[in-house]
Amino acid sequence: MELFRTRTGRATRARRIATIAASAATIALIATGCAAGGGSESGEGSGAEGDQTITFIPKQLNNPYTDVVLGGGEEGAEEAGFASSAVVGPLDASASSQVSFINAETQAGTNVIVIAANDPDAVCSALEEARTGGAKIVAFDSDANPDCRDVFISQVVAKEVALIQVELIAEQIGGAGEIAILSATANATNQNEWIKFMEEELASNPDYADIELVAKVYGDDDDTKSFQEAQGLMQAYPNLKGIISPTTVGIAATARYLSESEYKGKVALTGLGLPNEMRPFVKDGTVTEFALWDPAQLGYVAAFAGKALADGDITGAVGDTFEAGELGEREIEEGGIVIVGPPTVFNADNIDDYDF
Ligand code: RAM
Repeated sequence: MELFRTRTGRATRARRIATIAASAATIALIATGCAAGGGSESGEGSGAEGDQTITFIPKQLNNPYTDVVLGGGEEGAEEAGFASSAVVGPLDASASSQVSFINAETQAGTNVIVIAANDPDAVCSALEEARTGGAKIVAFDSDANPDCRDVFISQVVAKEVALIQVELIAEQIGGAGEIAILSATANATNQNEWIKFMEEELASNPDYADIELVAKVYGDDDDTKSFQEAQGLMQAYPNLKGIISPTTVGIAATARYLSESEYKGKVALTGLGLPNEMRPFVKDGTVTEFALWDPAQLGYVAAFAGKALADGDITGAVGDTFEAGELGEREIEEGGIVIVGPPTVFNADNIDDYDF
């Protein structure tokens, strides 16, 4: 299995999950059966090793990025030996939208909850209750307050991915001019951390002295709202030279707006995008370069971390290690964080090599 897929690689699963997600939109529940695992010893955690269940709660279901993450998550859950895996979650990424889903998992006695928090604190008391009931909590993609999870699986080193986006926009606007950030929701832990590092870098690095961040707006990881926010930015800031959108939903919507406008090729756009969504905009000259990691790896590693926690092999302490299947041994770093891998920069030369 090759988790960092090329165009000839494994896209089937991601497509299947996408289809299920679309059809399940109204009930917001996906149950995926897993082969029973091979664990024979009884675990120290909650539930015998072969009977454990894992549920993924992404920020929102109707997001193509989520579909790819969950493709890897489902694969990891099966390989790690969970008896079954499921996906539940809201259709919007608002702050408290995940609480009722967490509560239902607590009621059901789910052994591992893997969550991308829409708000670090809004989910906390529900997660604490799940823990009291014996569940292990793995945050991934967007961290919960560290007090209410066991480990955070982070796709990248936050500062690194923030700085890449600043470098890309600086290059694309020739090192000077007004820029704006079009983010996801105002409460998102991951985007807010990246934005904090971007702002610090813009303020402190002399290379960026001529770049002015004039606005931060939020498309809420909603395609229509993101499109409108992009349009609003151009109306409000006619001298805008570039936009950073550190969200796959935001960058795709902004690219669509720019590609159909007089700003195409004139206003730069970079950030974090899915190669499959961004390909047409790279080909038509709207976008030069953007970045991302392989989302499937994030879900895959999170599932293995959940299994190691549920088996009592790790507690989430700094220095703990666990095997993440084909992605090898992973170590828990300062802050209870596991880093999955470095980001990739995509452009016209390499975008056809990727299929996610
Ligand atoms: C969106 C979500 C997700 C983020 C990616 C880059 O799909 O906001 O949390 O990690 O973009």
